[in-house]
Amino acid sequence: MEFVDKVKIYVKAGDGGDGAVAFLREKFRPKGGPAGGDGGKGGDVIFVATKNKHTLYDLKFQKHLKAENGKPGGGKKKHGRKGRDLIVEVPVGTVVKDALTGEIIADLTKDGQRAVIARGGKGGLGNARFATPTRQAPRFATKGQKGEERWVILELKSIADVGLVGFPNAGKSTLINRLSNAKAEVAPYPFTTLKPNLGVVGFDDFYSFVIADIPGLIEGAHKGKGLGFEFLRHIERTKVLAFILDVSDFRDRDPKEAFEILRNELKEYSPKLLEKPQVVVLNKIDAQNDKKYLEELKRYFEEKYNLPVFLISALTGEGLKELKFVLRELVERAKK
Ligand SMILES: Nc1nc2c(ncn2[C@@H]2O[C@H](COP(=O)(O)OP(=O)(O)OP(=O)(O)O)[C@@H](O)[C@H]2O)c(=O)[nH]1
Ligand SMILES: [Mg+2]
Repeated sequence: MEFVDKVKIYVKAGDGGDGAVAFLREKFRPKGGPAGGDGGKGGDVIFVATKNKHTLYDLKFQKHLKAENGKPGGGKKKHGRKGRDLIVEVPVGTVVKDALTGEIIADLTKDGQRAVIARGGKGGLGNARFATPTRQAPRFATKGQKGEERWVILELKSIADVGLVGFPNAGKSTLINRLSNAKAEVAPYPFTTLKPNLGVVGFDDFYSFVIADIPGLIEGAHKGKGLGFEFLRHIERTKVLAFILDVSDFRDRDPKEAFEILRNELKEYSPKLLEKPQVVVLNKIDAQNDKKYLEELKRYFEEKYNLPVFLISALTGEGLKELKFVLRELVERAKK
């Protein structure tokens, strides 16, 4: 199914039913009292988060969502039926904003969590409600209220613990496939990954955390270059960032420079991203013959940025055990 992580839709709750004007007419009481019943409440539009959905794809084609109107009141004080609520399933991680004001209406982060996005109108009151000792036959009732309506923007922000950030071709997808149950596509050219991949990293003691692989970033991503920038929203909620840098003989840029560019792109997206705990992952060491260079590089990152640095090969698996455990430690600490 196509991956869609942003849609704009119109929601309209049901209108309340009108109150009724009616009088009792019984055989032996030709002038019975007022008996108009109340209208029913309009249905609400309710979003419910479900872990069984991973895209906003189907909402792309249902731009207008309407809940049922309440039914009008009837004679003999009969209440109108309530309009049915419209329940819309959205993926866990969906943020709902008012399209006009940008205000966040709901942030659905847990499976089963629900939020009323548009409230149904109240039913009108029937004339039976307006009878008083001095006004025994009121000939009026009130109308039902209109249901709320608004344009909303839905954004999917993945819920992962660790986010992989790197240039295209750095080996992010290879790494997520190694560490987790994800099945990301891997290929020897840039821009292979076109949508985020999520994977669960499991441990012997049944602990697990979720890791996200997003499309590669390039310099100028924040100005619209490449595809990675849009997808940074999927690492906004992660606890830990792992920067993946290619250090092989056939790398196409200097890893030091690559790291600076990546950090700058993240900062342009949101300075808050860089407040997260980070690790530097120097990948493809199997394809780097100069071991002294690797050690120097490791020390450079450790000293300049005061971050944990790992020398790994996502291809052969070298260094992954240690990386996995440190990521777990950082996630556990960040969750406390
Ligand atoms: N020699 C070697 N090659 C690797 C290693 N990790 C990844 N590669 C290769 O590098 C190429 C790119 O790997 P991907 O995992 O697709 O890279 P990516 O970062 O996901 O790239 P995009 O999806 O384009 O952003 C593939 O040919 C991989 O086989 C490694 O540790 N050693
Ligand atoms: Mg990839």
